[in-house]
Amino acid sequence: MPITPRSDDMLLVVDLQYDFLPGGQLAVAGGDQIILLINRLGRRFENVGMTQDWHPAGHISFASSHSGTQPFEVMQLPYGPQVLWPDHCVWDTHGAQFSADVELPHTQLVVRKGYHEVVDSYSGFQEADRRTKTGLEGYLRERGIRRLFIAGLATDFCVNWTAVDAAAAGFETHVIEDACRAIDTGGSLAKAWADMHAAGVRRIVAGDIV
Ligand code: VGL
Ligand code: ZN
Repeated sequence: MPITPRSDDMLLVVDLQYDFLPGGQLAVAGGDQIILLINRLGRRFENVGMTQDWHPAGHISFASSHSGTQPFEVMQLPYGPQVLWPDHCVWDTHGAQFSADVELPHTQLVVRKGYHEVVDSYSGFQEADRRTKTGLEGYLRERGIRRLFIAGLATDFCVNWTAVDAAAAGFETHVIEDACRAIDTGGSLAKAWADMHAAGVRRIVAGDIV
Protein backbone atom coordinates (compact mmCIF):
# COMPACT_ATOMS: atom_id res chain seq x y z
CA MET A 1 0.00 0.00 0.00
CA PRO A 2 1.62 3.27 -1.09
CA ILE A 3 1.74 5.92 1.60
CA THR A 4 2.75 9.54 1.03
CA PRO A 5 4.16 11.44 4.02
CA ARG A 6 2.08 14.36 5.30
CA SER A 7 2.72 17.26 7.63
CA ASP A 8 0.93 15.44 10.48
CA ASP A 9 3.33 12.48 10.27
CA MET A 10 6.52 11.86 12.20
CA LEU A 11 9.33 9.44 11.46
CA LEU A 12 10.42 8.16 14.88
CA VAL A 13 13.91 6.63 14.79
CA VAL A 14 14.63 4.30 17.69
CA ASP A 15 18.01 3.90 19.39
CA LEU A 16 20.53 4.17 16.52
CA GLN A 17 23.35 4.20 19.07
CA TYR A 18 26.80 2.63 18.93
CA ASP A 19 26.07 0.03 21.61
CA PHE A 20 23.35 -1.49 19.40
CA LEU A 21 25.55 -1.54 16.30
CA PRO A 22 28.19 -4.14 15.38
CA GLY A 23 31.08 -3.77 17.82
CA GLY A 24 28.82 -2.36 20.54
CA GLN A 25 27.98 -3.82 23.95
CA LEU A 26 24.54 -5.09 22.86
CA ALA A 27 25.11 -5.36 19.12
CA VAL A 28 22.05 -6.10 17.00
CA ALA A 29 22.95 -8.21 13.96
CA GLY A 30 22.81 -6.08 10.83
CA GLY A 31 21.98 -2.97 12.79
CA ASP A 32 24.37 -0.95 10.66
CA GLN A 33 22.56 -2.02 7.48
CA ILE A 34 19.51 0.14 8.17
CA ILE A 35 21.21 3.49 8.68
CA LEU A 36 21.45 4.62 5.06
CA LEU A 37 17.87 3.52 4.45
CA ILE A 38 16.72 5.53 7.48
CA ASN A 39 18.71 8.56 6.30
CA ARG A 40 16.92 8.30 2.95
CA LEU A 41 13.51 7.86 4.60
CA GLY A 42 14.21 10.82 6.83
CA ARG A 43 14.43 13.15 3.82
CA ARG A 44 10.80 12.31 3.03
CA PHE A 45 9.51 13.43 6.44
CA GLU A 46 9.05 17.00 7.58
CA ASN A 47 8.93 15.79 11.20
CA VAL A 48 11.59 13.48 12.61
CA GLY A 49 12.10 12.40 16.22
CA MET A 50 14.63 10.05 17.77
CA THR A 51 14.75 8.00 20.94
CA GLN A 52 17.97 7.43 22.85
CA ASP A 53 18.46 4.62 25.38
CA TRP A 54 20.14 6.39 28.30
CA HIS A 55 21.00 4.42 31.42
CA PRO A 56 22.89 5.34 34.58
CA ALA A 57 25.79 3.03 35.53
CA GLY A 58 24.42 0.20 37.67
CA HIS A 59 21.04 0.27 35.91
CA ILE A 60 18.58 -2.42 37.03
CA SER A 61 18.41 -3.89 33.50
CA PHE A 62 22.11 -4.79 33.55
CA ALA A 63 23.06 -8.37 34.46
CA SER A 64 26.12 -6.88 36.15
CA SER A 65 23.81 -5.24 38.71
CA HIS A 66 22.53 -8.63 39.97
CA SER A 67 25.08 -11.10 41.33
CA GLY A 68 24.90 -14.61 39.91
CA THR A 69 23.09 -13.61 36.72
CA GLN A 70 24.13 -13.64 33.09
CA PRO A 71 23.05 -11.41 30.18
CA PHE A 72 19.87 -12.56 28.39
CA GLU A 73 18.47 -14.27 31.50
CA VAL A 74 15.00 -13.14 32.56
CA MET A 75 14.59 -11.84 36.11
CA GLN A 76 11.36 -11.03 37.96
CA LEU A 77 11.36 -7.41 39.10
CA PRO A 78 8.62 -5.45 40.92
CA TYR A 79 7.27 -4.14 37.59
CA GLY A 80 7.38 -7.52 35.79
CA PRO A 81 9.82 -9.80 33.98
CA GLN A 82 13.02 -8.11 32.86
CA VAL A 83 15.52 -9.48 30.36
CA LEU A 84 18.98 -8.75 31.79
CA TRP A 85 21.38 -7.12 29.36
CA PRO A 86 25.07 -6.45 29.05
CA ASP A 87 25.87 -2.94 30.30
CA HIS A 88 24.88 -0.60 27.46
CA CYS A 89 24.07 3.02 26.62
CA VAL A 90 25.51 4.37 29.84
CA TRP A 91 25.24 8.16 30.26
CA ASP A 92 27.90 10.06 28.41
CA THR A 93 29.74 7.01 27.06
CA HIS A 94 30.60 6.50 23.41
CA GLY A 95 28.18 3.56 23.23
CA ALA A 96 25.27 5.82 24.13
CA GLN A 97 25.99 8.24 21.27
CA PHE A 98 24.11 8.16 17.99
CA SER A 99 26.10 6.70 15.13
CA ALA A 100 27.94 9.39 13.19
CA ASP A 101 26.52 7.76 10.03
CA VAL A 102 23.04 8.94 11.01
CA GLU A 103 22.25 11.99 8.88
CA LEU A 104 18.97 13.42 10.08
CA PRO A 105 19.88 17.08 10.63
CA HIS A 106 16.24 18.19 10.70
CA THR A 107 15.45 16.01 13.75
CA GLN A 108 13.18 18.03 16.01
CA LEU A 109 13.06 15.95 19.17
CA VAL A 110 15.27 13.48 21.01
CA VAL A 111 13.54 11.52 23.77
CA ARG A 112 15.83 9.88 26.29
CA LYS A 113 14.52 6.88 28.19
CA GLY A 114 15.69 4.38 30.79
CA TYR A 115 17.34 7.07 32.93
CA HIS A 116 15.74 5.97 36.22
CA GLU A 117 18.06 3.49 37.91
CA VAL A 118 15.35 1.07 39.10
CA VAL A 119 13.02 0.91 36.06
CA ASP A 120 13.78 0.02 32.45
CA SER A 121 12.09 1.74 29.51
CA TYR A 122 11.98 0.09 26.12
CA SER A 123 9.11 2.33 25.07
CA GLY A 124 9.63 5.92 24.06
CA PHE A 125 6.28 6.72 25.71
CA GLN A 126 6.43 5.16 29.17
CA GLU A 127 8.67 3.18 31.47
CA ALA A 128 8.31 -0.54 32.16
CA ASP A 129 6.20 0.21 35.26
CA ARG A 130 3.54 1.22 32.66
CA ARG A 131 2.90 4.45 34.62
CA THR A 132 5.84 6.81 34.39
CA LYS A 133 5.54 8.85 31.18
CA THR A 134 8.36 10.30 29.11
CA GLY A 135 6.29 13.21 27.79
CA LEU A 136 6.38 12.02 24.17
CA GLU A 137 2.62 11.60 23.86
CA GLY A 138 1.98 15.16 25.02
CA TYR A 139 4.65 16.49 22.68
CA LEU A 140 3.15 14.72 19.66
CA ARG A 141 -0.36 15.93 20.51
CA GLU A 142 0.77 19.52 20.91
CA ARG A 143 2.51 19.26 17.54
CA GLY A 144 -0.62 17.87 15.89
CA ILE A 145 1.06 14.62 14.87
CA ARG A 146 -1.45 11.89 13.99
CA ARG A 147 0.58 9.19 12.24
CA LEU A 148 3.85 7.65 13.39
CA PHE A 149 6.35 5.75 11.24
CA ILE A 150 8.80 3.84 13.40
CA ALA A 151 12.22 2.49 12.38
CA GLY A 152 15.40 1.49 14.20
CA LEU A 153 16.60 -0.93 16.88
CA ALA A 154 15.57 -3.32 18.08
CA THR A 155 12.40 -4.58 16.39
CA ASP A 156 11.49 -6.89 19.27
CA PHE A 157 12.22 -4.53 22.17
CA CYS A 158 12.29 -0.77 21.85
CA VAL A 159 10.55 -0.59 18.45
CA ASN A 160 7.88 -3.05 19.58
CA TRP A 161 7.08 -1.40 22.91
CA THR A 162 7.14 2.08 21.39
CA ALA A 163 4.78 1.01 18.59
CA VAL A 164 2.33 -0.75 20.91
CA ASP A 165 2.17 2.29 23.19
CA ALA A 166 1.78 4.64 20.21
CA ALA A 167 -1.17 2.64 18.90
CA ALA A 168 -2.73 2.50 22.40
CA ALA A 169 -2.41 6.28 22.61
CA GLY A 170 -4.44 6.59 19.41
CA PHE A 171 -1.76 7.36 16.84
CA GLU A 172 -1.99 5.57 13.50
CA THR A 173 1.20 3.56 13.87
CA HIS A 174 3.36 1.99 11.18
CA VAL A 175 6.53 -0.05 11.71
CA ILE A 176 8.87 -0.06 8.71
CA GLU A 177 10.09 -3.64 8.92
CA ASP A 178 13.12 -3.44 6.64
CA ALA A 179 14.28 -0.31 8.45
CA CYS A 180 14.52 -2.27 11.72
CA ARG A 181 16.66 -5.15 13.00
CA ALA A 182 15.94 -7.53 15.90
CA ILE A 183 17.76 -9.04 18.88
CA ASP A 184 15.51 -12.17 18.85
CA THR A 185 16.16 -13.78 22.23
CA GLY A 186 13.83 -16.47 23.63
CA GLY A 187 11.25 -16.09 20.85
CA SER A 188 11.01 -12.34 21.34
CA LEU A 189 10.74 -11.42 17.65
CA ALA A 190 7.70 -13.62 16.86
CA LYS A 191 6.02 -12.46 20.06
CA ALA A 192 6.74 -8.84 19.20
CA TRP A 193 5.02 -9.06 15.81
CA ALA A 194 2.05 -10.83 17.42
CA ASP A 195 1.80 -8.09 20.06
CA MET A 196 2.11 -5.30 17.48
CA HIS A 197 -0.49 -6.94 15.24
CA ALA A 198 -2.90 -7.30 18.18
CA ALA A 199 -2.38 -3.62 19.03
CA GLY A 200 -3.32 -2.57 15.49
CA VAL A 201 0.19 -1.57 14.42
CA ARG A 202 0.64 -1.63 10.64
CA ARG A 203 3.62 -3.56 9.30
CA ILE A 204 5.02 -1.88 6.19
CA VAL A 205 8.28 -1.76 4.22
CA ALA A 206 10.27 1.29 3.17
CA GLY A 207 9.14 0.84 -0.43
CA ASP A 208 5.54 1.54 0.65
CA ILE A 209 6.52 5.14 1.35
CA VAL A 210 6.37 6.98 -1.96
C1 VGL B 1 16.93 -2.06 23.74
C2 VGL B 1 17.45 -3.84 25.07
C3 VGL B 1 17.82 -2.99 26.08
C4 VGL B 1 16.42 -1.58 22.41
C5 VGL B 1 17.29 -1.19 24.73
O1 VGL B 1 16.78 -0.46 22.00
O2 VGL B 1 15.67 -2.34 21.76
N1 VGL B 1 16.99 -3.38 23.91
N2 VGL B 1 17.74 -1.67 25.90
ZN1 ZN C 1 18.51 -0.37 27.41
